[in-house]
Amino acid sequence: MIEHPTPGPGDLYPTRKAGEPALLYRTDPVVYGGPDDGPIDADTLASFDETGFLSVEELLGPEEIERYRAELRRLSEDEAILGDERTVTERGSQEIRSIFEVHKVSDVFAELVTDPRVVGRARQLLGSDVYVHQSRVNYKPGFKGKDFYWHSDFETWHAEDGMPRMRAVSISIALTENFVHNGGLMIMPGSHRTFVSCVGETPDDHYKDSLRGQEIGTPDPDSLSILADKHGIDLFTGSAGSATMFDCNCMHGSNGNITPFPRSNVFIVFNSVENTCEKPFAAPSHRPEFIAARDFTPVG
Ligand code: 6CS
Ligand code: FE
Repeated sequence: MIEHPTPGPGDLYPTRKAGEPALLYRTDPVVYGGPDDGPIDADTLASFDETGFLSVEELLGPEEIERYRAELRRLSEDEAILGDERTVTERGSQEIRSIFEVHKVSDVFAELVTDPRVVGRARQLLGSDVYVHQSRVNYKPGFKGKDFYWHSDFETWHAEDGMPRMRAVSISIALTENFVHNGGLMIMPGSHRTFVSCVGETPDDHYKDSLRGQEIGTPDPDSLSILADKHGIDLFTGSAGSATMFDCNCMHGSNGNITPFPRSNVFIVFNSVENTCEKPFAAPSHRPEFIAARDFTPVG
């Protein structure tokens, strides 16, 4: 256990190694491409650079959404899916929380990966070819959908999946109405420029717990308070078909859902082919491939 997390050439973002937390500066760029490299205009790129996210009102049309919602229902009723290790249930119930590798489980969701409206934006932000690091649907069912505590995705992907640098982006597409009250995504705008180095060692098979409720690798209250005081908290609402793209290091989370209205989203994580995963930076072993791809073939 080291005293202070000190960035070095071998690990720019040390985490889960020191006896105390630390706020480290991001040394990686945020936006790697330019306005001529895809559908995102210059102002939106500048805003993404500053806040760490962008929203697209109606990425998918009503008919497309109906198809994805029907597929969501079909998956949730498929006995084979329910028994698959890629399906994660909520703490304390048999309600589905997430289905990972959904782009391989479902031909319908696979279409999103190669959709130019999706992968075109990811290539532009990351300035290179991209591959899918992870995909999932989060059901966030009514009444029983639990929270996703504050975290940086990159902290986990760096510590547990061996992702070296901050050059990955998530797209979250709403499949149901995301109201102010049914557990929508919250992001601290601008938090992507600070890396919160967390305390605590990664246990073996940590994903078996962390995907149902993450503790190790989540920031301490003081660090969260500093970031929230500095940046505030934005809540993402939007109709089914709207989308949010957010940088891998945004501090984000979502509350539980005690309303009758599910908050179901599909998430796809694109990583740059220049940033492929290596040995975990702070974990005893790699996570399974359905959570962290080891096939780095670029999206066609
Ligand atoms: O551990 C992970 O990779 C997943 N966990 C969360 C809460 N967000 C990122 C990712 O889906
Ligand atoms: Fe996350």
